[in-house]
Amino acid sequence: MNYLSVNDIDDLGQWVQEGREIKKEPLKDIGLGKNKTIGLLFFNPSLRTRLSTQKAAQNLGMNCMVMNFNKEGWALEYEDGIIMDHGKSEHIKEAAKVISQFCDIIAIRAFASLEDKSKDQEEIVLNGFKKYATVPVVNMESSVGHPLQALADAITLAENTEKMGYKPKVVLSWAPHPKALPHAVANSFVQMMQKQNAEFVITHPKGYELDKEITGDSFIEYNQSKAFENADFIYTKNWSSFKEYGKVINKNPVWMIDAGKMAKTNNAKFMHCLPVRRNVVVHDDVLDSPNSLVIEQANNRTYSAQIVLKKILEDLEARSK
Ligand code: AN0
Ligand code: CP
Repeated sequence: MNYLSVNDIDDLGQWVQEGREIKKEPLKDIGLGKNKTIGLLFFNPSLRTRLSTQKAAQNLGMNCMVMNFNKEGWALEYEDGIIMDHGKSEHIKEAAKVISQFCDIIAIRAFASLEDKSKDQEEIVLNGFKKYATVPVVNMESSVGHPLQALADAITLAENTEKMGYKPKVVLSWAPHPKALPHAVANSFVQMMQKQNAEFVITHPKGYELDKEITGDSFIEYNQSKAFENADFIYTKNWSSFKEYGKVINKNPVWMIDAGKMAKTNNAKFMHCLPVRRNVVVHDDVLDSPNSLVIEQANNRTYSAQIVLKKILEDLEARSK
């Protein structure tokens, strides 16, 4: 069993329920991961994913190894049949098989390059590990998706809609950012929302359409003010253009989330995966307001990771019998 995308969730409602039960009693399954090791491989920086996945593993009694490939690991080659006389020191074929001997689960963070669209779409790092590792693989944000974030966001939404007597309106709003950022968080949020019983609206400037294969029939409203009307949740994220791949084609500060915009909503809660740039993506007034859910979203990362690791460990246990 792997956890590579939101599509690997067979029953979102049931997984969210399980996450909320784990949150009440995080150490309940401390025996499940005894003498099992998870390897967390980072090709990019992280705060939340690194610590929450480690915390989840500890709550399950697992051992945890963390390796940063960026500066400390050998540069890996992914292409088949290549003559390795250039910069790369080791092929994914050996690396993945060797790591599989030390670890019972491998988790990988490998962002989009935002340079080569087709290579990013192919998910060469994640799929390289999937192909050559002999143990389950977990996605800690790949080129295309961040399914642990989306699962945590589903838990946060469930916690905050419980007392609502109606179908909530959830808006995914693009916001400006000085750097070109990946599409992964937005993609997985869209895929997760497509499994929810909610009114879902995406708003962004023209030219920022996400991959149509992912957005499908999800509704796009190019007028941000209109999108915000009656919203119960504003989920904000910047991403670079998908069409003009990896380009920043709009930095218009008018798209930043501020108190004036939030006032047009149905007293909406504010959500962001973090890290967030204050007063560029969102104004201090919103981030510091009681309606901001960002800290609880980060807290729920532990429980989303713990659901996934628990399911994988249970699957491994069932297979070993
Ligand atoms: C990353 C992104 O946008 O994908 C990680 C978010 C969880 N963010 C930045 O690089 C700032
Ligand atoms: N939200 C999230 O994945 O944060 P990190 O990049 O700090 O792990």
